[in-house]
Amino acid sequence: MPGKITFYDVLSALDPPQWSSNTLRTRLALNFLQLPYTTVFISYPDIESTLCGLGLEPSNPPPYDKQPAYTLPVIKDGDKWVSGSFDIAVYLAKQYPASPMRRALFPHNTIPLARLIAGYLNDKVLTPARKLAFPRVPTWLDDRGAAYFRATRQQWLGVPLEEYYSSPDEQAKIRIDVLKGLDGISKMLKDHPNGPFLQGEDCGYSDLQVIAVMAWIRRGDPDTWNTAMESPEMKQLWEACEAWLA
Ligand SMILES: N[C@@H](CCC(=O)N[C@@H](CS)C(=O)NCC(=O)O)C(=O)O
Repeated sequence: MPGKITFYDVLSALDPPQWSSNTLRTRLALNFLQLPYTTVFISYPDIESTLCGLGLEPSNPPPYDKQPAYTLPVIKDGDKWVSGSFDIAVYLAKQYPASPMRRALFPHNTIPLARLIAGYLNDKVLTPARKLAFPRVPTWLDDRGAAYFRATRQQWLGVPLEEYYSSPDEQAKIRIDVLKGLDGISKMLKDHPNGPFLQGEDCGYSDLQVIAVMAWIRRGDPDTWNTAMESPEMKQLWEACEAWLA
C-alpha cells in the first residue's frame, strides 16, 4: 500500500533496481521503520532538473566543478521535503519515534555513534572501494545515466573512468585497504558480546549504514565482499539486516 512518503532513488537497469549506497541507506531506514512509501526512480541526468523544478535547494554548496549540485536520496513526507541520507534518517527518527509497534532508528540516542560510523565508512571503506567499483557503475545504469556518469566523473576525477580503474597490483592493494576498513567494523561488532549489532542487541541506523555499503561492495567488487563475509560478525550482521534491503 503506497503511503504518504515518496522516496526518490537513482534509476538503474538492474533488477531489483536499487544499487546506490547513498540511497540504500534511506531505503533501509524506511523498511526498518516499516513505513509505507512509493519509490520514484530518476535517471542521473534528470536529478538536477527534477529537484530544481520541484523548488528544492541544492544538496551541495558550490562550486560544482567536482561535485553535483543536487543529489539523491530525497524524500517527500506530506508537504515536507528532506534531502541527504543522514538528514533523512534524523528526520524519520524524530517523526516516527519508537513505540510498542516500532523500533528506534537510533536506539539509546546513538545519533553521535551513527555520525561517526558515517565518517568512518566514507573515509576507510567507500573512498578506496570507489576505485574498484566506479568503472563498473555505468554497466548498471540506464543508457542516459551511464553516459552522464562517464562524462561527469571524467570531469570531477580528471581522468576517464577506464583510467581510474587501476592495475591488478594496485587493485590488490586497494582491496586490502577496503578489507582493513571493514575489519575495523567487525572489531567494533565484537566489542559487544551480546551483538550482533553495533548497539549490541538493538539494530539501528549505524548498522544500516554498514549494510548499505556492503550491498554496494557486493555488486561493485564481489571478491572483496566474499572475503569480508568471512568475518563471523559481519556475516551475522548481514544476515540480520539483509531483508531490509528489498
Ligand atoms: N552524502 C550524500 C551523497 C548523495 C549522493 O552523492 N548521491 C548521488 C547518487 S549515488 C547523486 O545523487 N549524484 C548526483 C549526480 O551525480 O549528479 C547522501 O548521503 O545523501
